[in-house]
Amino acid sequence: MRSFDEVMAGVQRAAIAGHVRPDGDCVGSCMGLAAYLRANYQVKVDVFLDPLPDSLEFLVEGKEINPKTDETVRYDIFFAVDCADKKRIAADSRLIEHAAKVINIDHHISNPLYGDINVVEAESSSACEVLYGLMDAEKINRETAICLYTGMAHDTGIFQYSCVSPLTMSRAGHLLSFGFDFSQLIMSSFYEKSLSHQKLLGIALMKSRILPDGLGIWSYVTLADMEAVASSSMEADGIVEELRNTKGIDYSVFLYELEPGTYKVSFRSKGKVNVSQVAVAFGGGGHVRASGCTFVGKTPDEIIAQITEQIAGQIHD
Ligand SMILES: [Mn+2]
Repeated sequence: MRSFDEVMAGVQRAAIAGHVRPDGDCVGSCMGLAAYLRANYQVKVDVFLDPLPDSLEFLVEGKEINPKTDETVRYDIFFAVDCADKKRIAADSRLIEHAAKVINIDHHISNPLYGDINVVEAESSSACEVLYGLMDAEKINRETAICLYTGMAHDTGIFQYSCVSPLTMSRAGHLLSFGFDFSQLIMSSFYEKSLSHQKLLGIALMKSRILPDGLGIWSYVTLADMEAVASSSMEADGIVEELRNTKGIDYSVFLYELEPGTYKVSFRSKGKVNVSQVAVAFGGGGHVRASGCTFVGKTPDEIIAQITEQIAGQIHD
């Protein structure tokens, strides 16, 4: 598939869904694609998204999302965007099973190509950038541009990570030409944090430890930690990057308790350790420098012991 024209002929009803625990790229790609399809095709578009962090609400303001649908609805086309794992698509799985065609648009190297059509570009910075490549640049409107720019900026750490290419910048440059307040957009959606998040970050930094290999740093927060500062797991994003910023280390591991005894684990690497492989070994996925997985029924110490062993195997390979 090279363009949306190829798949949209005759389509009357389309659905779009992102992944659970949506981030900027997920929301930007869902809302950007919806705006593009509505503007350029005669199609009814339903968007399914999990609850968003407040900082991304501006992308859905005034838009209808999560329409009440009968689970027997048969969509002509179902777009799963930014979803490396079919089980993590934030929509009723029956809607996906009943859809005439599933289009999987993503940039995660671990994506198993579960769609009828798969556009998975692991070298792309973001799902938003993959979408841009499938769109006719002349038919992009301001609303789409704001959504795609937000997603590209978020998944690249504001155009800083190694996934940024000259093409990423020229595409982002075109999106900027729509004249929105990109400084304010990045400040409010990326940098500004609630006081409770800042306090949770403080706890995580205070508890951080260097791993025995001297390359890694890790930390964790429990439900009790979150409760103590009136925070929640919704505010755990960004902490693993702060850990990675520690001078002299190569990778960071951050655990946060999602529900009693269940820990979500995030990895970031500066390059020596392939954290995609580590996450995949524990049933997760992601990218070479950013990945994640989930552990059930283990303590933070047990989890980090298993992870350390897995990483040691990789370093010595
Ligand atoms: Mn993404």
